[in-house]
Amino acid sequence: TAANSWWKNAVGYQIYPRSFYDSNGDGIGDLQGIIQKLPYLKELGVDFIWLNPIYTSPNVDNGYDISDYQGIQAEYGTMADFQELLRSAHELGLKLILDLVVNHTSDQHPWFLAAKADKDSPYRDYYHWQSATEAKAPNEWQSFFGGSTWTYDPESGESYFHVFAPEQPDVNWRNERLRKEMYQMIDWWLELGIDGFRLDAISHIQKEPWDFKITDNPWAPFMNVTGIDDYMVELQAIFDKHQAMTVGEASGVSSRAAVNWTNETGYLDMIFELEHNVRQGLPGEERINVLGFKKVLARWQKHLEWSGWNALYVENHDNPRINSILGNETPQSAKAIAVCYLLLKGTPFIYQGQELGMTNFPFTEIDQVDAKDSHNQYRLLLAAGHSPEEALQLTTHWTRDHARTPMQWDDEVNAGFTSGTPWLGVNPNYSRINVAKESHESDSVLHFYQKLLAFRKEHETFVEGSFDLVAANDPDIFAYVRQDGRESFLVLVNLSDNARTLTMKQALLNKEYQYVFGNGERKKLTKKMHFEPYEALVFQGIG
Ligand code: TEU
Ligand code: CA
Repeated sequence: TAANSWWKNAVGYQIYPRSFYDSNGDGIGDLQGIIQKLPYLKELGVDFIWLNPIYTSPNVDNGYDISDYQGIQAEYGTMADFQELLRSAHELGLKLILDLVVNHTSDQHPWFLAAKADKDSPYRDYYHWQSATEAKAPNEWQSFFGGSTWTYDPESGESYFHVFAPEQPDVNWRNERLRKEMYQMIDWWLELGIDGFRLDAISHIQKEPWDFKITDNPWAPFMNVTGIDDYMVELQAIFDKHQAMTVGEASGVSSRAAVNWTNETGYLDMIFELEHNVRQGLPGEERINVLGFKKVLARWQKHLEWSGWNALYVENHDNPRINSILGNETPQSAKAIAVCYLLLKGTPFIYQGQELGMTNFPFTEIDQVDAKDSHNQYRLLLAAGHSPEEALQLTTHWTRDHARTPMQWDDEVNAGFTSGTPWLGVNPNYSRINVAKESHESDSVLHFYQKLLAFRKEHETFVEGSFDLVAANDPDIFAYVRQDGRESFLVLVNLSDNARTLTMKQALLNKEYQYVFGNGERKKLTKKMHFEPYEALVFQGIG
């Protein structure tokens, strides 16, 4: 982990390389494309970039099925391109972290091919094999992508284990040689000069004994299971050696447990929790539940307030666009959402296009969807008797592809993403929502993000200050105070598309709060505060 904690006042930007910018017209984003857009990121005001996987991969799960950890996916470029990207980023003062996917490999990785070909191969134990029959899996565990966690191999009469797709066999972390190889690979990348890693699905690397019985939580057999700490300690030693910055995708690590994962002696610098993604409503109209959302976030803020550290995000490549599920797809709601999470305590991440207010894709046919897990779900729904219309609606209301449509650069063909045919459809709203247009409009979502990031940087209080929720039970207004003894900020955000009123406590009114930031009219703090739909207000006071 990074000794000087530079990441505490840094802002990250997540790039989904396949959909960011295509430099050679094959319809697929690439490393040269990212290099061309680095000045854009610099201007936005971010400090580091996280790239989703760019390694050699059969692409069953868009790069999360790796067949060569030290190779670059040919459609993204070469190792020379990567080194150029790293150099160019560093020249601009931008740090670069990569995705580290060590819970599983591709089934085309040489280790797995060797393991599958020969029961006596030393690589066999790099994976999890159990005797089985075609009809009877070793246990009842279910995978994240649907279906059994086991796939039968008739040649050997055994099944192998995978928490994601069958093409993503989980590696066996109990095997010391496997661990050594992983550590060498990690070392190699850090030697190359990258600044750290986002650790994919890291809380799943340890599994319960195979006879573990599932009760209420189907994922319990592979969520932060006892014994994982031994591996995390070993990983930590490598990260420490290189002062690498680390953020773990660690679902199943509770907000209490996260303290020890992310404090001064913790394994990682911070983790992405997955709990705040609280969904509600009927399929097709499912939205984020505001009260649940803010309560989860507030709990994580409190538990990691003085020991440990939060990673903050509202979008990533696995979820729909936040401006569609928490906002009402207007610039105003995109700005309100930005204020509500970017001023929390922790290291914020922005997902590509979020800074434009990009929205969900209006799917009308299943062929517009690429994600394999969504196609799986669609097939299962049809088999269960749903009509094609229902199956499409149920599948697309939460598909990951909403977030994976190409970045919208301008109002030219394909939103300026590619001169060829984009690998995934461009959102038809690109003539309204794009970088070129928003760069020219002073009140755009893009400029708002720039101003907000600059505002955050001006005040140390947003980094080190305390966090306290205000009006905790209000169903629509996300309100909190950040303070550090010298200055104090009151953040008030109406996360609904209705006008709202909030009565302010006298203690807050005594603080001489003055308006400093917002997405609407400049206002005074008064006892009865009236809010426009998706209005965000920040006040500054003393102490
Ligand atoms: O996602 C993993 C992921 O979301 C699970 O680890 C999570 O714990 C589970 O769904 C809990 O609900 C990562 C990547 O972000 C995703 O794109 C990949 O498909 C996946 O890992 C497999 O590598
Ligand atoms: Ca390309």
